[in-house]
Amino acid sequence: MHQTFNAALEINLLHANQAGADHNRSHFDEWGITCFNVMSSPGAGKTVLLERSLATLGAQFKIAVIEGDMTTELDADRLRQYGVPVIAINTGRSCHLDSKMVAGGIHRLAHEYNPREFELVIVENVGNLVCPAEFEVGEHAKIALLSITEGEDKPLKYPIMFQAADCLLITKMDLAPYLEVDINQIVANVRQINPYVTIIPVSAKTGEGLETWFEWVRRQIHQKSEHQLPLSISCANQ
Ligand SMILES: Nc1nc2c(ncn2[C@@H]2O[C@H](COP(=O)(O)OP(=O)(O)OP(=O)(O)O)[C@@H](O)[C@H]2O)c(=O)[nH]1
Ligand SMILES: [Zn+2]
Ligand SMILES: [Zn+2]
Repeated sequence: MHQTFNAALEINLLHANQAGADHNRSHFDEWGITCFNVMSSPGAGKTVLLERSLATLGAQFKIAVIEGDMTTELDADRLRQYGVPVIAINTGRSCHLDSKMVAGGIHRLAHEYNPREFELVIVENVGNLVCPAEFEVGEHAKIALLSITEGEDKPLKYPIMFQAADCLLITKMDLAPYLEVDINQIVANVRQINPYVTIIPVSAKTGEGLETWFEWVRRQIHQKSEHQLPLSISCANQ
């Protein structure tokens, strides 16, 4: 009985979340914004990657960040130094952002700025390899990071994140000489879960792979603007 109740509750939660995610995506589509959901275990390098990305892509695109953290604004403060709007969302006890929390961020963005000026919104999710992948927030692409310090087996042990990812960044490549880690095995394990995902090995420290990542981002933004449909949605919370 207990198990049935829990399963039903989870389905309802995910269903409600999906409706909220669709609502958020309608906003992004109406405003001509591409949205990424950046996810990984704690400390895989999401914020450093965003710092490097803002430093380069910030000159080319108008970018805003929605920054999810359980209790602090430490990451948000790091990214504010790049002169882009950073909307911080504290999740409290929750280990992931849900679509309702991100809706709050989107409505703040729309209230404080002209959202049509933006081309890219990057959501940095809470560091957690499991739950963020289950809760869509209205993104057009899911970016997963796996640092080489985490071990080759993680794609097999935590498949949901790797199944959901559109792009996987294997991070901290500069540490490879100091670890007994087989990058080819990481790639093979990811491919077993998700044969078509784009995989880019990077190091935010040396810059390895970053240009390939920037190119992938540019392509997503350009593809989105080519397929733009005129939309008009109504929203009570705006
Ligand atoms: N050697 C090396 N260290 C890195 C690299 N990228 C990030 N780090 C380090 O890894 C640690 C965590 O990086 P963050 O960017 O804060 O990781 P995060 O995923 O944003 O962490 P949470 O938001 O807490 O989940 C920091 O000490 C970074 O300096 C890299 O490419 N090479
Ligand atoms: Zn971070
Ligand atoms: Zn809305």
